Order: sequence, then structure tokens, then C-alpha cells
Amino acid sequence: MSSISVLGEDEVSSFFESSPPLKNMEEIVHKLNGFIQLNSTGGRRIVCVTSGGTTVPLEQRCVRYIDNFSSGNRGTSSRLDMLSYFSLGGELASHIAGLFLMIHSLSVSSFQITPTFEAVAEARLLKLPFTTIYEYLQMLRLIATAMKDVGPCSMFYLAAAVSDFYVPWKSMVEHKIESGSGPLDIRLAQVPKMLSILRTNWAPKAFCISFKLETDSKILIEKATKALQKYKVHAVVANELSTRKEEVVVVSSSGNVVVRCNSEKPESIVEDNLIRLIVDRHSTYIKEFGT
Ligand code: 9Z3
Repeated sequence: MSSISVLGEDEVSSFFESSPPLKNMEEIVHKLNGFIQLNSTGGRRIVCVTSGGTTVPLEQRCVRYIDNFSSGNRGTSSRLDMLSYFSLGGELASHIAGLFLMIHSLSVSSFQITPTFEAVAEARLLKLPFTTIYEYLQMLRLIATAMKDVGPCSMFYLAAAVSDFYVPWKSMVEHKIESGSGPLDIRLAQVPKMLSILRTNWAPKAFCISFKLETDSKILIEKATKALQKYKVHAVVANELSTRKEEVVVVSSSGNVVVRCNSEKPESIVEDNLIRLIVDRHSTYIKEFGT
């Protein structure tokens, strides 16, 4: 078996070839390149935070769609925590700043950030909205390939809830599916996993954090461990739907770390401790790369 088929590269290529092209592709590329050029200096980091859920349209002129659950809180809170961690200094000297590319779902209202942070983030934040799985994955590929040269200073923090199943564009009906003729049968194809390709081809030197969501806590850690091994990401943040705001487990080759809110601080959120851990690990990764 060739390495190409192991990575599922054929499935990935045919997914992109058959996807409807991004409407504002040129504008996105322009913004992206400008952003990276402006910010990839002096060892600064660029973090791509994805947030929100992707949709799977059922009709090309979409009236109905299948949605992946996500309120967008994880992505937004994580980004704000990264921002305050970077701007408050601490272990990170002033010449290193946090920069953010945020893919967020249009349907997520919690994306709004406070004016104070907005001011800090100016020119340091590029927001790229997505709705469908097609838009999300095309944008992720654009970002990852554009960030390739940022090397170990780049991070992917993939908190978006990404559809596992979709209707391929070519087999999707154009017009609104007619009702009134009994039950509807839809066959969904599997969305090819892009994480391996991101790690091996798109941005191989980037620090990469993915998330694993389950509703059955009994299988969560096992699934996260499998994802870590299969996709060779640097850590998988495992969370169970009902407890995701209180607890996550960071699964990595150095062991599993349970991360919770600070019990003595009522206003504390799990992201405060999660981001500290992830940013510290990224610092170590950058140092190791440089030696
Ligand atoms: C997550 O697991 C996120 O933590 C949540 C955050 C979506 C649960 P909220 O937005 O929730 O704060 O309401 N994201 C990743 C989910 C996902 O699609 N993971 C894939 C999987 O589990 C791997 S790429 O298979």
C-alpha cells in the first residue's frame, strides 16, 4: 500500500475537487497572506482557532441542512484566554505576541468579543466566517498551506465541531426537496479526515491540537487516544458533552492530564487552565525545534 492511500489523500483530493468553490476565495487569500506577512516576524506565534459547528446542506439551493452541535463558546473563550495570556506577558516576553486566525460559524452568536479585547486584538485578529463543511475545510486548507512557512511558531487549535457525514455536492439535489411523498431517504458519505494531511502535507511543522467530543464517557479517552495515534497531532483535548464546561482531558504522548476550572475562583472557566497548559506546551515545542 502506498503512503498516499494510507493518508487518504485520494479521498481528500476528490472531496475538494467536487466541492462548490469558495465564493470569496480571492478576498480570503488576500487577507490571509497580508495577515501572515504582517505578523510572522520576530518569532511571533500565529494561532488558528476554529470554532462553531459546520453544516451539511441537503439541497444545493439550501433550505435544509444537518448541523453539528457547538455553541462556539470553547473557541471564543480559548481565544480570549490566549490573548490575555500573551498580552499579560508572564513567561512570554513582549517580542512574542499571540495572533489569531479564527474560523467561526456564522450561526454562532457568542463570537462577539468585548471592546477591550477588540482593541488589543486589532491587526492581530483575522476572522473568517464559515457555514458549511465545504467552506470550513477549504478554508482550513488555505490557512494551513499559507501558514506552512511560519513553522513551529504556528498552532492549530481545532475546537470546531466538524461534520463526519455529508451529502456529496454532485449527488445533492439542486432544488428544495419536495415534501408530501412519504419518508425521506438520504445517504450520507463519510467526510474524509483531513487531520493527517494537515500534519503531513499542509503544515507539518505546526503545533496541532484537535478535540474529541463524545456523549458516552466510557469511550471518550479510548477514542481520543486512537485519534492521537492515528492523526499524530500533538494533543487531543477530550470532552464529554454534558461536562465539557467543567472538565476536559488533554491526551498526549506524555500522558493524560485532567483540566478543570479553579474551584476557589467562581468566575473561572476550564479554558483558563487549558490554555495555560497548551500555550506552555507550544513554548516547549518551539524551544525544542530551535535546538
Ligand atoms: C469540541 O469537542 C469542542 O470542545 C465542543 C465545544 C464543540 C464540544 P461549545 O462550542 O462546545 O463550547 O458549545 N470540538 C470538536 C468536536 C469534533 O468535531 N471533533 C471531531 C470528533 O470528535 C474530531 S475533529 O470526531
